Amino acid sequence: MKTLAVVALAAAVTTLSAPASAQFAKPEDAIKYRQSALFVMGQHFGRLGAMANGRIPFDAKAAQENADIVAEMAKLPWAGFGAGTDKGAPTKALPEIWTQQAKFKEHSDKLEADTVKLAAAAKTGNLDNLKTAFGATANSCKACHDNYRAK
Ligand code: ASC
Repeated sequence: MKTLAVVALAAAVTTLSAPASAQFAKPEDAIKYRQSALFVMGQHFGRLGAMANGRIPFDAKAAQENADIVAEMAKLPWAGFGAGTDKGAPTKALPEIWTQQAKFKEHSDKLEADTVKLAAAAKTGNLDNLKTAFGATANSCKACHDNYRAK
């Protein structure tokens, strides 16, 4: 019974944390997919940045909604960086993504973890918490871009 519960929990956790697996007919589709996911994430992250930086008024409910979307979107782009997707459509992705896969994954894992914290921070309804978590997440965006995205 205990074993069954553990297996059921593991299955539930896997379902909750892993995105639905994406499948691409051609490299161009994978490239468009990852760019689209990153673009949508950036749009919602930008709204949080505007609040964190005081460019728009803090709206706790909007912050929570945007942060939840960022955390969901942060799971998606990585499936679009599979083997053979270094070319096939215009891309700023650098070859090091495929020659340093473990390091690239450290970056994507860090971003996912940061966005989970960002969503938790937004749920507190406290602007200072949002600012702190926003800053940490922005640093993760930047670190990966500095290493793996062409200027
Ligand atoms: C954003 C966005 C990024 C990051 C990055 C953080 O809002 O679209 O790519 O923040 O600029 O340094």
